[in-house]
This record gives sequence, structure tokens and C-alpha cells, in this order.
Amino acid sequence: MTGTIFISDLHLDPERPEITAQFLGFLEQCSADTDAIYILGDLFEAWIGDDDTSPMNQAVIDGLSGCVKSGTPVYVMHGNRDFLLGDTFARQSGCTLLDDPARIDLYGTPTLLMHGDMLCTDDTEYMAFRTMVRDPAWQADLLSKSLDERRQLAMEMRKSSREQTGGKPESIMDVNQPSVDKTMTENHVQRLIHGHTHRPATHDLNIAGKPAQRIVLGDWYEQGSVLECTSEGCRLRSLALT
Ligand code: LP5
Ligand code: MN
Repeated sequence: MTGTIFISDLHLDPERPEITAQFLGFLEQCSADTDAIYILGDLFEAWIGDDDTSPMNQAVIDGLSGCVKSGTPVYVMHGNRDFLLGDTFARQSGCTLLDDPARIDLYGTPTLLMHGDMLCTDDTEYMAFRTMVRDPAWQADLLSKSLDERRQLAMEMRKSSREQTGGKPESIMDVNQPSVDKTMTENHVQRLIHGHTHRPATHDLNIAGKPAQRIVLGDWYEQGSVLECTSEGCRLRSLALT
């Protein structure tokens, strides 16, 4: 792998071991040519706390740690499924947790990285839910419950989310364009990279009177989705599942 790699929305789940295997194989391709890997949220289908040391979680932590030890920094942003990833995960995997949004210098181009959910401002019910679950006091209260209780709660939340998203128009679950414009303008960037919507594409925009780009990463349900950037530019490609 060459340059800087961006992925998101892998939704790793013990029920889909083939995706985890694909991801672990992908991490083994870290090499001296890989400058960094950025995982922009929803690496896991549901993360209920760093104390959940399931075999899948441990295998993923070991894979990430191998890549970091070989010299490639790996950055992880929270998604709406793994917002409970914490310091223990970061220490064990060697990954650096990133704020959302995070502004980086990508080979000379200021670039804003986000999971993407914050841009879906038309989805007012989700925005209210997000405010609740990102509250440190709410999180501390949840983390004080047993793993079994948290597992049960996560299942209920997933069920409720499936029911609600099934009834929402697709347009509500996409980014709100004025929110994109405002976020890019406020952060002084002409390039934004995010995931969450599972609609991989490169959108040409005009921000502050200048050409700009919004690059959307795809999910890893049917195939992988990888954005590779070098000093020459960025290439979004899909990765066939083996
Ligand atoms: O995730 P997805 O693709 O189905 O839809 C998202 C938004 N939904 C969510 C909710 C998550 O799926 C819930 C699962 C979290 C797993 C980890 C939990 C760990 C903590 C718990 C255990 C310790 O993010 C969905 C958006 C959609 O993306 C598109 O952007 O629309 O938003 C919703 O569905 C929100 C609903 O409208 C309202 C909230 C439903 C859940 C309410 C459960 C309340 C239970 C409270 C328990 C304390
Ligand atoms: Mn998401």
C-alpha cells in the first residue's frame, strides 16, 4: 500500500468473519511505502466497551498493532457504532484516536476528516440521539453496567435504529449541503473526506469561490472501499472480497 490510506464503515462483526479476515489481510500489506492509515469511524459494528475482549476484537487489535509496530501510524475516529472506543483500545492497538472533525495536511492540501454523521443535520432524531450518546456522563453510566447488560442494550438500540431508518426517506440520511459548505468554510479546507452514508463518490464543489472536493468512502459489506492518496492526488477504489 502506497501513500496515505483512508477507510471507514467496515462494521466488523463476529457474524461476518470473512470481512474481518479481509481486513486483517489488508493490514498485512502495510509497508515502508504506507505513510499512514486513517479509519474514519464504524470500524466495528457495535463497540460496547474496551473491556469486551472477544476473540474478534483481540484479533483486530493485534492486526492494528502489527501495522503500527512495522512503522505505519494508524489513526482511528469514532463512528456512530463505535463511539465507546477508548484509551485502552488505543494503548493496546497502538492507534491514535482522532477528534471529529480532524484537519490534516495531506501532501500540502489541508484536508478535513469526519465520520460524516454530524453532517446529516436533516436527520433531527439522529442528531438528538447523537447528543445523548456522546455525553461523557451518559457514557460513564453505561460503562458501569455489566458486559451482558451492555450487549443487550446495544442489540435493542440496533433493533430500534433498523426500525427507524427503514421509515426515513433516503434524502434525510444523506449529508445536508449547507452543513457541508459551512463546515468546510469554517475549517478553511477545499477537501473533505468522510464515510457513514455508504455512498462512495467524489463530489466536485465550490467552497468560498474556489473548486473543492467531498470524497465519500464506501462500506465493507459487499466489497471493501479504499481511498489512496499520494502527492499526485487521491484514488477511490473498491476492493473485491476474497
Ligand atoms: O446505525 P444505523 O446505520 O442503523 O443508523 C444510523 C443511526 N443510528 C444509530 C444508532 C446505532 O445503530 C445504535 C447502535 C450503537 C451500537 C453501539 C452501542 C454501544 C452503546 C450501548 C451499549 C453499551 O446511530 C440512525 C441514522 C442513520 O445512521 C443514518 O444517518 O438515521 O439514527 C437513528 O436511527 C436514531 C433514531 O432516529 C433514534 C434513536 C434510536 C435508538 C434509541 C435507543 C434508545 C435506547 C436507550 C438506552 C439507554
Ligand atoms: Mn456510521
